[in-house]
Amino acid sequence: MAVRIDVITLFPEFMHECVKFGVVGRAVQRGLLEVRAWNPRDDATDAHRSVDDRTYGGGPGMVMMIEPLRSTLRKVRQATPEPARTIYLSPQGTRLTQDKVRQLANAPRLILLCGRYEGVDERLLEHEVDEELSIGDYVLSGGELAAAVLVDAIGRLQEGALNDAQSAQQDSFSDGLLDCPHYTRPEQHELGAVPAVLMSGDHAAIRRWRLKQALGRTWLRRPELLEDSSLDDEAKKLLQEFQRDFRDHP
Ligand code: 4G1
Repeated sequence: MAVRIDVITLFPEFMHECVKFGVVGRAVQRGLLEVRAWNPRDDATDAHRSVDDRTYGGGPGMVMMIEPLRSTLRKVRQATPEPARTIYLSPQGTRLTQDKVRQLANAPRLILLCGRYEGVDERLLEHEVDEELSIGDYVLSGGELAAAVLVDAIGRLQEGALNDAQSAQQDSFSDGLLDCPHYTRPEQHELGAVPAVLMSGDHAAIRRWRLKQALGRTWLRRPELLEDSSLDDEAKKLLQEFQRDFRDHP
């Protein structure tokens, strides 16, 4: 099912640019993903078309004002009949995960609100926003890149946006684990040879090798990911093999 995403941003062209390329660009072309961007400056009412003002309590920095955003939200919500979940991209939000992406990808419609300056007047967030999501713990100059991350992650999941090989890979063990290493031509290179098993044509052995590498790399680099994944017997055995190989040849 297709998804429509309305993004409220002071830089609408940025969002339009972000969905022009690759898998997501194709999802848009095929009508599986529709992205609209709305500029709250168009709904500002004063002569200067102000969207931000000084922060109460003093100090540096500006805050996005309630009224232009509320007018934009009203306009966006009126643009289609179906109800939309409104998400504020914010460093105060819960961390975006692939589980969350999968959940949101099933909604028919989303509204994403991007902050600039010091962010948005808290009263608008309390009354008009359903959920706050963060893409990570670092400082950005605006929520647009975070919105673009979410749009990309949702867009690539829209049916038909991936080719067969890509969707097959999605359902395989790779779920919840880091990826295995990948190789392409040439087989022999000054920088090394491709692991022999990948050249063997033994598809079962290749699948096991890839799963073992994915498990091993997850254990080495992101062990916390293994804590919330329940490994089946085969995966447990392959991880133990990897750990033994690693201890013998560190
Ligand atoms: C305090 C990072 C402020 C940033 C603490 C991830 C960051 C939106 C995100 C900031 C933003 C930390 C995000 C900060 C984001 C208002 C305008 C908020 C931009 C803004 C760790 C600036 N995921 N940041 N404040 O970056 O929007 O979604």
